[in-house]
Amino acid sequence: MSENCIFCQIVNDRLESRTVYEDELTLAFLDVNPLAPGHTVVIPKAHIERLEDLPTEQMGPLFEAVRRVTDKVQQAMKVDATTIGINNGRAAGQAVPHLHVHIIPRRADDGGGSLHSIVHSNGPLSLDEVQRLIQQVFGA
Ligand code: DGP
Repeated sequence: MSENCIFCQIVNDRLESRTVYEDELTLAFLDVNPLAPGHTVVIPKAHIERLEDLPTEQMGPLFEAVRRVTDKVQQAMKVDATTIGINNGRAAGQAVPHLHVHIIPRRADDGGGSLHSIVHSNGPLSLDEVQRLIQQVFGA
């Protein structure tokens, strides 16, 4: 547990939340500032800040929980679509530094966009160059 982390405080019952699902490693609760009815966040109970920090053995359970919660939230909210995403790091909009997966119910007429509407800042690098840079890091 990280003392100042609000999501750790929720996990440890020091802060209230509207929990919708819980298992040994994972907790899911309603987002306090929902973007749509049923907007839920799924978190690992352990204080892990970013996706890259998540131990391999927790990856499966977290995404299994995301899958289960997505199915139930869609049924409950009577929608057949969701946007699922992680603000991974401060520059990407991560306000709470405890890994969380947003599940946002979507409707065709909700006025929102797809993930492709989030950012349009593609720079001058060609796809070849970008691929080479990433492969270099894999090879490092
Ligand atoms: P992000 O920008 O990805 O770090 O989103 C954090 C989300 O967490 C944001 O949508 C609001 C939500 N949130 C922040 N504080 C609380 C809280 O105390 N309780 C609940 N349920 N949600 C919170």
